[in-house]
Amino acid sequence: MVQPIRVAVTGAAGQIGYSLLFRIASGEMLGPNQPVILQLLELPVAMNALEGVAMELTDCGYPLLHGIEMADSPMQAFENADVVMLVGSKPRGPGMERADLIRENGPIFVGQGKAIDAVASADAKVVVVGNPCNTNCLIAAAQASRVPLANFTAMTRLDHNRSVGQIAEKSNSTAAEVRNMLIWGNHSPTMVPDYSRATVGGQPVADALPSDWLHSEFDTTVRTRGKAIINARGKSSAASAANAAINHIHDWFLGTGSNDYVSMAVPSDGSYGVPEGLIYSFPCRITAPWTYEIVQGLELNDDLQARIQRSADELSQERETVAELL
Ligand code: NAX
Repeated sequence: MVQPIRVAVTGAAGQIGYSLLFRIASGEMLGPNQPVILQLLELPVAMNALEGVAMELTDCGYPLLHGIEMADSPMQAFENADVVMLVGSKPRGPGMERADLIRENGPIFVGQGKAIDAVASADAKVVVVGNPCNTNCLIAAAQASRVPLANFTAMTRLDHNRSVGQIAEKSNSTAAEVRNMLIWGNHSPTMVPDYSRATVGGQPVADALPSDWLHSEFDTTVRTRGKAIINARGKSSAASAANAAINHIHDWFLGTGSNDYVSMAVPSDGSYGVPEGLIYSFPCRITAPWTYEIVQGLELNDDLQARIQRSADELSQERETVAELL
């Protein structure tokens, strides 16, 4: 009998939560033989809505779902959690600058980081989705002394998947034919979509697609896709964000498959000149469950190097903004 994995999810009654929980419970995230127990955290005001989501989960009759627990305090919700998915945070309001959002949401991640360190499994794996996800992750990780720093990650997989989708569409291929795309940096407009080693149908993307499109439209579309979706839908990306969170944890547990690496924001060890400790999106290779290595030695042209540095500078500034929370 395989022991259930305890998965804690915050903001569980929100938009992303509603697309995420059912897929975790069905086995899409941790595989078809892995039972799960969901530990769901919400604000007190949203507990009624969360009850409704839990009823629907029960009504699905998922064979792998071995329990649903609900709480309005992280100390309860994270108890013995093996995987912690930090989705809930305040959305950016009208007229709010990025720095305001960072200051607003920072304290949430202080409390949640402390709770992870106090009550989660000593080897809990954490992914931060709530924005600004890289710096929220930095804050949560700074509270932890028992759980290893390397276990704290943030999600740039949505940006990665968006770039795969754009290349597949433009080349009349399927997403499965696109390999080795990469996102460097912050989950913000300074992110760097890097197609320099990517292939489509075995051919370098740089040969398969027009360079003016790659340089301008592709790059801008990927970096501003979140805004375009809000403009079209009137709400931010939810199903695709949940899908990316599923992919992030799936690959961390079950491996990078046919890609040489995937994009994950992880604590920098100084690779590629990125200051140590920043939560930065790197090429990550996973060859054993719940491990990753930052792929070394990728050659970068001057333009990529400059942009990678710019995104690191932005994250250094964000680190200064939240210095008192670290
Ligand atoms: P919603 O506003 O629909 O849901 C958020 C939920 O979190 C709400 O139910 C709220 O009650 C809850 N919540 C707020 N503070 C909480 C706290 N301290 N503890 C527990 N629960 C709390 O937002 P949704 O569309 O689900 O998005 C969630 C987060 O994902 C936002 O911060 C959003 O910016 C971020 N995103 C990140 C993406 C990424 O690629 N990293 C892309 C999608 C998304 O924009």
